[in-house]
Amino acid sequence: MEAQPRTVALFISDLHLQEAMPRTLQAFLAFLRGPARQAQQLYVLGDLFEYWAGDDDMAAPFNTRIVQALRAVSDAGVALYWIAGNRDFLIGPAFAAATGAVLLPDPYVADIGGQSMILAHGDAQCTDDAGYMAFRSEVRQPAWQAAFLARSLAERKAIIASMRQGSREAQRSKSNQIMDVNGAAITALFDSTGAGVMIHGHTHRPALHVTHSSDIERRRYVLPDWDLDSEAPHGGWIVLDAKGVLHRLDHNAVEFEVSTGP
Ligand SMILES: [Mn+2]
Repeated sequence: MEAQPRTVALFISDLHLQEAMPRTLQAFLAFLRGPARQAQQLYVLGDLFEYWAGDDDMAAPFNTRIVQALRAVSDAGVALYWIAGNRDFLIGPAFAAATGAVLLPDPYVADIGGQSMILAHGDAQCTDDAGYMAFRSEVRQPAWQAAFLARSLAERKAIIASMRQGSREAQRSKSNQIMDVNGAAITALFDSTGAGVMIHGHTHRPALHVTHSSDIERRRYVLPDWDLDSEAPHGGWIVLDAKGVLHRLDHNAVEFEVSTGP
């Protein structure tokens, strides 16, 4: 009997794991026990956590559980890669050591199974949102992060809670277009890397966008967010199979096709 070819890579993002969403956590843990073990590589492309106050918060039971589940996956021989999201960009070397994850820069051009792919969270390409881009460049500076992490954990959590409230209010007044990626920023990324595929999350607008530059096809896959606690449960991931084909699966591992457009 021929051995089943192993899945080359899996891509997920935007689970926004938090205590208030227990079904989403259960679905993610089931994913780590099941499909993730069948893959050679697992890429987490940002916002796995709803927020991350610093690696010293790994001691919280909720976080410990997730860290241990990720560790079990890397101990099973799956190479685990991580790109920070706008919610969990304070993940650092202690988290990487505890989980076995390799922290990657954003964007990152990966050569996976002979294909060149741009991997990103997606927030850095939302260049129409000037307010967010200014905030992002501030909080991604090592000096800002060092000063923030020097505060007590309780103080950091209080600041994050008020930031999340502010972000919810700001989102209500921003148009849909401002909160999506900018087409020129995406084109520039394809142009500068020469990659034919991009995978990102952040926008919570799962889709496959196909464009052309000269005769070359460019495919941009947008990952879904996960929410198994809402009235419209959703989630999912992308698979790169042994033949080099990308598939989109929902949280029940059922293949799905959603809006495909330019
Ligand atoms: Mn995000």
